[in-house]
Amino acid sequence: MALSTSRRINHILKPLSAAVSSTRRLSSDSTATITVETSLPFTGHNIDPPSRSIDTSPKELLTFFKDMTEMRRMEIAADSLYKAKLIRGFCHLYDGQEAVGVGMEAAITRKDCIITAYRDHCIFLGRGGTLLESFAELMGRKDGCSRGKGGSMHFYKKEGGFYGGHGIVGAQVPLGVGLAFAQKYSKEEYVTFAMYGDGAANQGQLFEALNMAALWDLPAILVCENNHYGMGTAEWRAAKSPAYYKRGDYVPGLKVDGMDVFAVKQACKFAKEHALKNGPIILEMDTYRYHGHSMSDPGSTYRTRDEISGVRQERDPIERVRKLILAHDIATEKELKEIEKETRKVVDEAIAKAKESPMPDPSELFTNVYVKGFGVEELGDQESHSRTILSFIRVAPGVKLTGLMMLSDQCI
Ligand SMILES: Cc1ncc(C[n+]2csc(CCOP(=O)(O)OP(=O)(O)O)c2C)c(N)n1
Ligand SMILES: [Mg+2]
Repeated sequence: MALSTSRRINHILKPLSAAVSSTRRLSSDSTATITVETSLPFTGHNIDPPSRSIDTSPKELLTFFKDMTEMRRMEIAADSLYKAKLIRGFCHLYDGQEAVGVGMEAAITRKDCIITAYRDHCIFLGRGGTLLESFAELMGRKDGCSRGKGGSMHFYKKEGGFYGGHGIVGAQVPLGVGLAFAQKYSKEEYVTFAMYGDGAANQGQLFEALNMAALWDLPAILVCENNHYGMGTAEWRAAKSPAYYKRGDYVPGLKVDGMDVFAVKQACKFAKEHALKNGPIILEMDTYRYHGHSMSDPGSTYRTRDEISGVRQERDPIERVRKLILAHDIATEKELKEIEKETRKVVDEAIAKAKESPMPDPSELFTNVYVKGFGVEELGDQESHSRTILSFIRVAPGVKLTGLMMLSDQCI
């Protein structure tokens, strides 16, 4: 994965590692094989799980460390910007869940598609989005990835295979299955990862979409990010069976430690191979969000502080990788601290730039609303025109709202 900080901070490690290379077994940019074991075994439903053993390298370990550190820093900075009222409206943070985004990205290509819910900032970064585009979008500025018109919940990067960023719980799953249908229809050897939460996992539309995906052997991978809460509701209060990897019944599933980036990578690689040959599969990622549901939720009324600090101490995805790097003598604690310091700087620079970005022009209210060739973009912004086009779209044969949404290459 090529996140912006990764490029910037490579230079930090090089001189340091060169200086100590004679005493190091492996240098920081080495691609030599290191074999690690996932923290926990996988549990399969209607499928034999993959091996716990996975090959990595010093280079990959450091990339994982840097990428997850950048995501964490971005989310912590977003928290401060929100409190300073520079970000308004909804804002859902991903800190704690970084291993899911990073591990998934390490197993796939940008031709594979990802679609997710509103907790989308870090998924966008993983798909090649920049910090500037992220902060500008969060602050409603022109340089944002959705030109400042989407905000926190609606990040997109179609050229990186990222189809958003959706606010209606569960609605992205049928859209993801539609993307998988398009991949199969055009005979592409790629898959779609449709991500959703444990709260969404009980919705009917998910099962309807899964039924179609299974009937037509679509390359759809349903990724349930089980962070154990839907807003303030614990999973056991909302789900009769919280074993989400089994909920596909006739569709195989895998339970994965979503706090272990290597387990996520291994599971996603396995799922991609499976989906291309056999059709859909469910991956349940056992993960945790440190922040509350959104910025209006302190996150401490429906769970104990001990629970949160326990996860931080025992299962934190960044700390797990830090320990591996130190154990394999790939970098020193001081070097890792340097990376964190540099990441903080890069994030601060992106925020400063984003603040300079202008607000979108009011005329932007009329762009990216309708499919090209219809609507006010073509016919002007007079209200009478808008009404005419709106009624035309409603009555046009075969054109439905979902149809418009699926034609996302025509949209933003
Ligand atoms: C159809 C619908 N119902 C309710 C909501 C309000 N809502 C927003 S987020 C959320 C909880 C979803 O939890 P989960 O799927 O576990 O995702 P997480 O926030 O934990 O990532 C709810 C009920 C919504 N946005 N859409
Ligand atoms: Mg949840």
